[in-house]
Amino acid sequence: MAREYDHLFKLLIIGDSGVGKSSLLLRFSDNTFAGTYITTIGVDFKIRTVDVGGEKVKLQIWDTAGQERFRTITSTYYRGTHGVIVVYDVTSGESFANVKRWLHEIDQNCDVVNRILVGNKDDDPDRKVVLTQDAQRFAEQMGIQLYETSAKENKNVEEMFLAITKLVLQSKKEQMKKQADQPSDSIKINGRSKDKRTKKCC
Ligand SMILES: Nc1nc2c(ncn2[C@@H]2O[C@H](COP(=O)(O)OP(=O)(O)OP(=O)(O)O)[C@@H](O)[C@H]2O)c(=O)[nH]1
Ligand SMILES: [Mg+2]
Repeated sequence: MAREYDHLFKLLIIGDSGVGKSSLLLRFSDNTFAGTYITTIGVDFKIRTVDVGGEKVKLQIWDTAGQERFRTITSTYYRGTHGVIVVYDVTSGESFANVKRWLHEIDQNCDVVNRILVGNKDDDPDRKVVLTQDAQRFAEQMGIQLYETSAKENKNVEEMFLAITKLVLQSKKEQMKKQADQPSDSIKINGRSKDKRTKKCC
């Protein structure tokens, strides 16, 4: 029987309330969009399998609540996460300013994880306040890729999810290569402290 998938990755979507995290996920998983706003309570997830260069990658994508009051037990969301999607709304300067806080939250919870920055609602030039060049400059400073998307108009959504998947896949392959290159006796040494292990995301 053919294998269901070659890799299983967990992705996490974070960002301010109302930036369109759930809408991006719904567009990617079901190719639908709802104009009505139903705020996420706690956490939700969807599954989609994608093909990357002939390899089947099963994605388990967690959609978190942006609202502070629903963000309890945050650290458990991060456990086992391979990639984090940080979303802001290009029509909200405040949501962009808060990206720094979200990146800080990642640092607090993970030692190693891939990240991508997403400016969503890029479908109305008159309402856009976060300029591409400013976001791009910030992303470069942080060493992260930037994608401007629209869940509404299905712009760049597939590309963005594939980009983070490729980053995670690349990291996994580099990690496997590093392990294979290591002399066999050094693999036995477990020098990691307990504290580090709890912060490691995947
Ligand atoms: N114009 C436009 N509106 C969008 C887009 N994506 C989402 N919205 C709207 O923005 C509102 C909030 O979207 P959600 O996806 O629920 O936002 P969220 O980030 O999941 O919010 P929380 O669950 O509260 O954290 C809804 O009314 C959506 O219809 C987009 O690409 N363009
Ligand atoms: Mg939501």
